[in-house]
Amino acid sequence: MVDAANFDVTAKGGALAAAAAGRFDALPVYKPEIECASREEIRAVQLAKLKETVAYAYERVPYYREKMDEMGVAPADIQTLDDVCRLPFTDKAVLRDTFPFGLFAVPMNEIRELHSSSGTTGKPVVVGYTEDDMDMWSECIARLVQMAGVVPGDVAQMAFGYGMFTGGFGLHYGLQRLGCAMIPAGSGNTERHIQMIEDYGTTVLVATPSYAMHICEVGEAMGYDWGASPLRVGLFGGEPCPPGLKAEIERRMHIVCTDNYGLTEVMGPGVSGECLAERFQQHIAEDHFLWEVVDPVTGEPVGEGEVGELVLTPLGKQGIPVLRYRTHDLTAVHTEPCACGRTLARMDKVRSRSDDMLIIRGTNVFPSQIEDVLTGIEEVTPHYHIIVRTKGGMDELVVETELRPEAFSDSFESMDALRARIVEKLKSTLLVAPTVRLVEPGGIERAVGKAKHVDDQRVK
Ligand code: DLL
Repeated sequence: MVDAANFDVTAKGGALAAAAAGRFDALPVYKPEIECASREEIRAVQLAKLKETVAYAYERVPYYREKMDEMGVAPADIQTLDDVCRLPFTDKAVLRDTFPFGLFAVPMNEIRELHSSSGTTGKPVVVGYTEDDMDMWSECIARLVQMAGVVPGDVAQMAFGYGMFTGGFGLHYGLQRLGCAMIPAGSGNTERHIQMIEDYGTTVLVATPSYAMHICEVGEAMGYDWGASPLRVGLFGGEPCPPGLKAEIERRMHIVCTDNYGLTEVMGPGVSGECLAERFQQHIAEDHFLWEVVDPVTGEPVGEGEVGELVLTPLGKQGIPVLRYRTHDLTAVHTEPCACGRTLARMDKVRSRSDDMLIIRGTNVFPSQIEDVLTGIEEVTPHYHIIVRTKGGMDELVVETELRPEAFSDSFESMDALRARIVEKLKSTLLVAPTVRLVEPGGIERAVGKAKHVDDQRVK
């Protein structure tokens, strides 16, 4: 039980109770001198590091030297943070074209670890970390896990895959840095995960939200009592975490969860993470990442608080000093103070990417819009699948949505009425009439890593 007077954050529900009561003093901050610094101090740190980073990239990476020479900009031209706009953008294509080590700024004997993105759509992107990069990475993770109420002495179980994916090792090192005991279970083997939570007294679970939902369901099917489990915190990331899904996991597993963002090209997890005050925004590690938000089409900056594409420049990274990386992730950034006491800017949860928009019969549809409509329908679970195909020369949008056991019925009429209601709701939001298929409970395949919700079968 939560002690209302002392807000023991190590008690189940303790961290959330402290946050709900505005007692953020009960929640530790890993590096207050930067996480709670004034905006002026943060910007001064950023400017000093930006100047160094640009000079370093210019000196050591021929690609950037040539690009900057072509654009007529020299490192000495970077005098203010706004001057970042004078630098070239970097896209995934640049990293692929220079595969494997073309953007590396140090020789291999200074690299301590390589990671890569999956490369399902072409050559993988390979990134390398020096010892200092590894140190900075684990510090960024230590900060964001503390934001979720994790404390030294916690027992953390890893359900991200290890290997080339940055999620597994990234969180592993950062949790150890904070002083947690790591259980390197990896992804898959779900029943064993639940057994280990019970046997080893796991207090923190690290997973994609899709896999956490699956672990929850498997535990329930095994008769495991999540309310009595030692598990207290869920650290999620690697894929969009819709608010409805997070709330459902928190309710059913009796844990507090945070959503954490990052990407391989600039480091991996640790770019930003949710605190317990703003449950839908993530604090950016601004002393290590300079952010911009730009119009995805023109590349021009949008106003503060407006939605656009996030562009990131890692500051002081030695292995690969990437400049102005186009993430394709859509978000808005806010700089007003946060109730948790941190002054680091907050980005809205990423729900869509500029490149995941589907154009269906001329209408733009984001998968996140479909997700939001389904979340508002109590008869269905968070599991869904979108198929886009060509039928009779026209685009067809098929939405498969999984029924909750209590909503499942043998009556054709009631199932058909529910289906028609879902079609109507989707149509009024998307302005495109979808075909809806109701799937029996458990009928949609579960992911052990990042869930793939969309299958676009149209011939390009
Ligand atoms: O997914 C890094 C990571 C691992 C972050 C574990 C957090 C936890 P990539 O495999 O390179 O890196 O994929 C990066 O995944 O550009 C986003 O589109 C998406 N993404 C990652 N985290 C989130 C999140 C890791 N919390 C790409 N919310 C990014 C929404 C996310 N999208």
